Amino acid sequence: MSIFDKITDWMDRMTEVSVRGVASTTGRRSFLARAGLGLVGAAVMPVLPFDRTFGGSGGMALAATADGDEFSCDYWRYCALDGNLCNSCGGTLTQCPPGSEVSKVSWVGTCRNPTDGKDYLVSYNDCCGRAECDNAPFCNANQGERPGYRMGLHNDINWCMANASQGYHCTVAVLVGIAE
Ligand code: ABN
Repeated sequence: MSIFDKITDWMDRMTEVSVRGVASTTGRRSFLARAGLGLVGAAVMPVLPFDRTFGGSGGMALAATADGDEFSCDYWRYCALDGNLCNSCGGTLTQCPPGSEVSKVSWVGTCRNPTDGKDYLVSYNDCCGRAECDNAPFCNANQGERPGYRMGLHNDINWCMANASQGYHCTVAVLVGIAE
């Protein structure tokens, strides 16, 4: 008898022993009911409303580390970000630091993700209501941006202008969609 035969033989015996154990302690009906419940549960799991943002404040979820260094101004999502990175000010890539609030208006840029080659719409929201966070990297990327006389296309603006507290703290970069 080969080693393989011995292993499968042993597995057969173990399976038989455990099935006999279950059969001797459990009624057939309750066993079927439990097995059915397990199958239904497994089928429903993927559609339950889990939080799939992985801690983000909204927008689309992407693995933050798989596609570059989000603490560097070279990170692809910052292609049109003009401001201080909130993730170096106690916030995250998408969430304002404690004590500041997200701007009601924002500048939306279009950046290409080098990992999948797709263009994404990125909302650059300023975080407002605290003094400027000036010990974070200050990024000034202007892809798709135009000078100040084209107001709607200009990104060098304090987006806290519509908030009650208009002091600029830092800027987050939230994915809001794929550019067609
Ligand atoms: N959107 C960042 C920013 C804030 C204040 C002034 C210019 C730019």
